[in-house]
Amino acid sequence: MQSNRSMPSWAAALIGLVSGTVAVGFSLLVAGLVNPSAFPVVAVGNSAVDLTPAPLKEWAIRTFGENDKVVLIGGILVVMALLAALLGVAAARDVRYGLAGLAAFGLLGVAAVLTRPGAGVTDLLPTVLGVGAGMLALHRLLRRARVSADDLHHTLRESPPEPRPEPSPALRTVPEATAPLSATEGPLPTGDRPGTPAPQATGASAPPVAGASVPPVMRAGNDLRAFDRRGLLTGVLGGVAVAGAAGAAGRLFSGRAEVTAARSDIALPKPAKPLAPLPAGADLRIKGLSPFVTPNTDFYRVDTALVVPQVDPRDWTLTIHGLVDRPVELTFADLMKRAVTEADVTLCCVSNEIGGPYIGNARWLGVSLAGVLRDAGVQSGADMLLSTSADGWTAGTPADVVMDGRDALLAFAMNGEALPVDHGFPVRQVVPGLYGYVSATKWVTEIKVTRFDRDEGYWTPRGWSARGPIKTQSRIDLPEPGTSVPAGRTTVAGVAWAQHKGVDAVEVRIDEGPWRQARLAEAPTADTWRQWVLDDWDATPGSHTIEVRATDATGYTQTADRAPITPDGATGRHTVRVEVT
Ligand SMILES: Nc1nc2c(c(=O)[nH]1)N[C@H]1C(S)=C(S)[C@@H](COP(=O)(O)O)O[C@H]1N2
Ligand SMILES: [Mo]
Repeated sequence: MQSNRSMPSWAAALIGLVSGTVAVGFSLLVAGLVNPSAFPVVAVGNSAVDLTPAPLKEWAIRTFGENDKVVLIGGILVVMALLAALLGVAAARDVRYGLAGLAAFGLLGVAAVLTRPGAGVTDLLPTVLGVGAGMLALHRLLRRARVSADDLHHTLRESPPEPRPEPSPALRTVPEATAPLSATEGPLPTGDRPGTPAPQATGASAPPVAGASVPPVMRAGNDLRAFDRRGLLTGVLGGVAVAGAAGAAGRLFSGRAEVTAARSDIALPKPAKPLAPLPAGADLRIKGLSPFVTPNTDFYRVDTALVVPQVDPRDWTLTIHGLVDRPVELTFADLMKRAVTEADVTLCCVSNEIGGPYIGNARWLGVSLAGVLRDAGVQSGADMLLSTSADGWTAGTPADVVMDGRDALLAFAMNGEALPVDHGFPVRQVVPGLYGYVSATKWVTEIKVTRFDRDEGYWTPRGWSARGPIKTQSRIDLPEPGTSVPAGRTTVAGVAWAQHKGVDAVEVRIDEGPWRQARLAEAPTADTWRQWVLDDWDATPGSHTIEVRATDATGYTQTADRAPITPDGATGRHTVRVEVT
């Protein structure tokens, strides 16, 4: 091993510190993937707590109160930082001292992790891989910070100097290490409409690696020390970036794992008045027709979240404030103690084009939003509820609609299971009759009782109407648009909706012929969509158009006039062209 006395000790200490940071960052990343409680720093902290004599523990709790854990982990990190710096200084003398020091850290971590209850072999991975990454970083950083004796002589003899060797892998791995953070699933929103998956975000191309063609720095007046300050600094920056990205990704993954675990632990309360099972006649069970209940996994998803908020129900609160007599703060436990309502409600997106897919029906379980608001005491003059989600998105909902007796819910379950994270876990709003962008706030944490002339929801300044009642609509599911159909008796079927009014009739016509009444499936309430079917269309060979229109319980028949989705929802009739052969 090359000894190098000319590296200043601040540089050696810095190398130790950065190598330690890389080790911690990687162990956080691996812990996020395998098991968040196998993160060795926390495991060491837990062991320290266990080994601490009771009087000292009591003193710590008295002195630091709820912050005692933070103080403990902070203390451990400070001690680790000091040791890592010392280790760097030792490693500058002989890299083996440094590697041995890191290995000793690793042994401590392994011991702490293995003595946790229920520890398994995979729980060793965060420590082992973290220490491995730290060793690699230490080795590379020391090499970067030095100009070998050969290089030195070369540089002195030859001009211009040779290009520097390849940048360290630490630097080159930066874009890769960042990649998992930008990977997203599910439909992404476009910038300017409350629906429609956006084109897949493409990651920015990797920046050119700094210093790739920089000659060794031998500054004038320098005493030709075999210490490459620039190599050190670029290496350190690279190491910190890699550690930061790994740590951030680890936090993200472990947040996910914890929320997933908390979600599966939730025991759903029973509704005060359970709904009757769905009437058998609600679902015609026709192949290719949208089922009456949309399974959670098939339920459309629309939101502005690039990374879905991970909200732990144990940390969740809902604050109700603004124009109220008594501001309210509810925890998840408070919510679960209230009377629980069950309701079938069809959710729909204002960005749903005629015939589009952004609509789904579910059986929701939740607490009456009106009841919670009555506890807070809505003041006269208030006409809007501005709800905010954990990620800052907002919706402005008309207060009178929520208070008029319909099943407006703070919902925590969907089709018999806790809300899926994508659909707003732990709590979201569901308001029958309103498009999602003005009512269906997912991951809701705050409701400000206010006025339409003072506040606006997220989409309003972006060109969408402040109010968004759902328009009476219908869709043809069968025959599938653009398909070819064998001649003879053919089923035409679909769904129609007019939430909170109810669908009274659906009519179908072929090739602009007479309108014919479709048969309606049952609907348990006016808040859901309704399936419809026309069983006896005798399809003749050739090209045909099928049109549908719904009439709601107010007597209104949907218009044929086409309107775009902006500012408050599309109008027009769904029309499908089929080839009959
Ligand atoms: N936090 C948050 N909630 C949100 C949105 C959003 O972007 N962020 N989008 C709304 C819109 S436009 C619709 S249509 C519904 C969709 O709910 P879903 O994704 O559960 O189907 O959520 C609403 N709630
Ligand atoms: Mo929407």
